Amino acid sequence: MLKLFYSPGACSLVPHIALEEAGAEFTPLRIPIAEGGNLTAEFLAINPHARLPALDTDRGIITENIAVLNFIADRFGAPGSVPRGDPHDAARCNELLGWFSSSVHIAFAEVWRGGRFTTTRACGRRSRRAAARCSPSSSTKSRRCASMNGWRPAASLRQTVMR
Ligand SMILES: N[C@@H](CCC(=O)N[C@@H](CS)C(=O)NCC(=O)O)C(=O)O
Repeated sequence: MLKLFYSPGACSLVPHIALEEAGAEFTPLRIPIAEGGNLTAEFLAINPHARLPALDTDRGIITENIAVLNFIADRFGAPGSVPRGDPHDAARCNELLGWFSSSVHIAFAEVWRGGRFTTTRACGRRSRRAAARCSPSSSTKSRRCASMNGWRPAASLRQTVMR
């Protein structure tokens, strides 16, 4: 059976929702980043990059949201997942996912993980202010981009377990 390694409040919520909406049978395994769960030897054996989500399949571990979401689409073909059958639709969806991964997520990392980008406190504050300036436009762009792609939050999104 599939196992989803997730952390509360993290971007692992995305495949968590996709699996729920696909009606997949899976075991959610809680790896709380806030408690250093992603830095344990056990989890580093799952993903040496120490990042969530990770999906354990019968053929091994898949990491990175884009890869996991495409796997879920191929495996379950549920409505609302990454489109299948039309290469252009699939490319537009992956375009959006790639942009989240390479730009939006990185901007947020500067807010939460300023220490990775600087060693001084003053620079850390500047980095957080710069990221905060970047994030609102990122989120506006995300909303515009998401609505262009016809994405609407499903009702289950609000009910998805966050603990
Ligand atoms: N590009 C990766 C990003 C994964 C990622 O950075 N996840 C965050 C949670 S939202 C994480 O594991 N953070 C742990 C850390 O930065 O130490 C993806 O799309 O899956």
